[in-house]
Amino acid sequence: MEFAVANSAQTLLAPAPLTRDFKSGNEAAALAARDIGFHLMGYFPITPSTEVAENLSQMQANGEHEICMVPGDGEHGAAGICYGATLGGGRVLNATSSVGLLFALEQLPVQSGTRIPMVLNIATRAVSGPLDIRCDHSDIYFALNTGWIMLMASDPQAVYDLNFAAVKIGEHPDVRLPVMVAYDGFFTSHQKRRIEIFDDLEPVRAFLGQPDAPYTAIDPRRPATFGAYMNDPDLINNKMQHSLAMEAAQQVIPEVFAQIEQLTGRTYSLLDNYQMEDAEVAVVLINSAAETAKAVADEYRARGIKAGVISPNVLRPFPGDEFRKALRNVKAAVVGDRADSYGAEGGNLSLEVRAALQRDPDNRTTVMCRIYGLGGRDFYDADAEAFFDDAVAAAKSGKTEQPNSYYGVYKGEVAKSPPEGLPPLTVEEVSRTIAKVTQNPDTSRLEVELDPLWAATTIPSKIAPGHGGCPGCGIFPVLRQVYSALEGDVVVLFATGCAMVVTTGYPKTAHRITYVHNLFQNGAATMSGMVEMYHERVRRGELPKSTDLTFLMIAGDGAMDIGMGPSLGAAHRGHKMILLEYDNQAYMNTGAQLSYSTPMGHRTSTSEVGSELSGKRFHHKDSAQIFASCHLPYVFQSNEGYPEDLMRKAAKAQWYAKREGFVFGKVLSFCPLNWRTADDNADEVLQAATDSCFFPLYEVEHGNTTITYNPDLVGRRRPAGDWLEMMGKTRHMTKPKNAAHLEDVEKEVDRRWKRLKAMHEVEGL
Ligand SMILES: Cc1ncc(C[n+]2csc(CCOP(=O)(O)OP(=O)(O)O)c2C)c(N)n1
Ligand code: SF4
Ligand SMILES: [Mg+2]
Repeated sequence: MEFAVANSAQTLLAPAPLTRDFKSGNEAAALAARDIGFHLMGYFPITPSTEVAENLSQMQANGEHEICMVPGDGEHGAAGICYGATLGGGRVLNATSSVGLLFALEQLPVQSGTRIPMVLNIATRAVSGPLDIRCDHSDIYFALNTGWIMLMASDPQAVYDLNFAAVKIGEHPDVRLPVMVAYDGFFTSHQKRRIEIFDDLEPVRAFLGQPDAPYTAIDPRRPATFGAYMNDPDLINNKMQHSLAMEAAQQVIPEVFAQIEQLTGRTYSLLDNYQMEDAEVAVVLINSAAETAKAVADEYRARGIKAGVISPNVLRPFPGDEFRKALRNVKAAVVGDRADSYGAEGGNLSLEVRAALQRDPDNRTTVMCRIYGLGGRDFYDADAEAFFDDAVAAAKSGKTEQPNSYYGVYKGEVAKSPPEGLPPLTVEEVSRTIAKVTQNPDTSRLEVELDPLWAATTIPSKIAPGHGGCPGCGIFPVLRQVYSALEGDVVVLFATGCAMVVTTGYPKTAHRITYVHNLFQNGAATMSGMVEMYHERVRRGELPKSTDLTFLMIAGDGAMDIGMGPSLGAAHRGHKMILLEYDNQAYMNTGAQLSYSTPMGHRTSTSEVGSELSGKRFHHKDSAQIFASCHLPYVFQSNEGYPEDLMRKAAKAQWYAKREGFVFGKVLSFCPLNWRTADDNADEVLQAATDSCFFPLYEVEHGNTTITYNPDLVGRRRPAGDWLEMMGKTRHMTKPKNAAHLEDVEKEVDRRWKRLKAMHEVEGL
């Protein structure tokens, strides 16, 4: 069979062979990526879109695709990776959600402003704060002004199909714009539906053709300048061209949708109009909620009410003409907005629908806005009925008392406040001085006299029982050990991660001391602001001088990827605070994706193991050494499995943070769930990590390195393979076929250990 390379709807495409499957939206996006054969994916995990990269990692491990998968250090980095890759002329993919999209936001107009196409899947989710991982559209509403084409996919099938459409639309020579494919987080990203996927890739690859960038950044024979500095008077012309490209997309999108129909038999249009031909009342909704409303529209029709539903498949360019046509004879419409545009008299969709109708002098539709379904609140039949009822009432009366309102909120009861938690801890209760710190007058180094470990058990915990951590989770022993060595009052800031998620859940908290959370890229900056405000207010006499606060930030190894820049900023500024990284070697809270601290070869959900791949492909980050090079008063590395070591270092950390400045500590912390070990195996596994010299215990005090536990000297040194053999996530590394891999890891461990020993031996190195 011959397949035409289609550039216009006139070229008739033969239907492509399809096969049925049962997949979620995220799986559909990953399958589409595989079938499109993108050159590269830059990504950073965030719920609920993470599975796109995870599925692709699994497929890659099994040799099912060859997409170059590049894990970003955050979404901003991922967007930069994608931009760079697209400048190289190939096809590029990304997937994100919520604050991830916002963290990348700055890059999006750069991508569209230089007219470089790519595809970004968005499993939509509420933006912080407060943090909520479930669906609404507050993330994509931020993207409306980025200059990207925005396609809406209301079910997994649409996710699959629209990814192909996205490539074709974005690369069209009249358009050349990046394209988003947005689908509802969890409702669509995680719910499985029957879908059809291409059984034979030849026709669809022929349909897509080869990417044809007019210029690339990697062709030295055709040098080009991308992103030249541009000011008045040129910029406005540039923007006009961008706007014209969007206008061109108005024409191109229906052509591409027609081609998708020829290939698949499935129809897409700018607006999905359901029962709208003669509708007198309508409900307008984006994505999955529209499917619920359609069933309700049928019920209203059965009762003689001419009800219809409109759901846009495209938000940018905004299908204004289609809305004018669809709503021409509609008496009243309720537009459901799954996000507010605070203070703007409606959410973005209702504002744009109203603006579109404004251009039709004959239109008399009463348009109401209902802000609904925020933070994952379900949209049931009864909710659609309430929308239709509002529309019916307005259609009858010709007016509405409530043009804009929130739907589904309930009033709190003033008299009913959350139950009191445990009483605040007193300074006396928690200050038992079990770790006495003194400064050696000769060396200026600190010495710590530690009470026996049982003494710590008499100190009330700063974390109340009842948190939601997994059995055996190492975070709590780490916190317990550190907290019990700290004197006086402590203010903590937790970056996003397991420690934070399992200890707070509105309206409850497990923290018995003041606790702050901020998004996990910016914790150190936030804490540095708090520290300075505290000192400033003391200086101004607004707070008593006697207040004795220690500022402690708790961050996972993931937070030290995405938040490394702000952390280094805080370190260099020298704020009096402790940054404690608990390293459980991956992004556990989001399902164990690789972090830069994940050691090479370890299995994570984005460094899968299979016939073609065996785990993470680059060595682990050494954040303690990174901070040591900031010339801080004190940097340490310790291990949950060596409590005395950790408690001594915590006490020193507090001494330095109070008197001198920024302190960094990194602690290895057990994660039985994702290390795939028994819950009660912590000591054995953690000690093997240190005895194999993979995770040495040491400190750097004013530039002087001291190894605080040397397994060589106590005859406990063992090969890294012994440690790797203990965990399900690494056992594959000890198999004969991975011998070369293991040797590589052993060599790197040895190299770093030798370097550390040299630093230990020479004062000031
Ligand atoms: C900007 C942004 N991107 C992504 C996420 C999703 N996210 C939340 S926590 C987390 C991983 C945390 O890993 P780590 O810091 O190692 O802590 P752990 O969960 O392992 O304890 C990720 C990727 C987010 N909340 N914000
Ligand atoms: S996934 Fe790991 S780090 Fe997270 S709570 Fe469970 S054991 Fe702890
Ligand atoms: Mg982690």
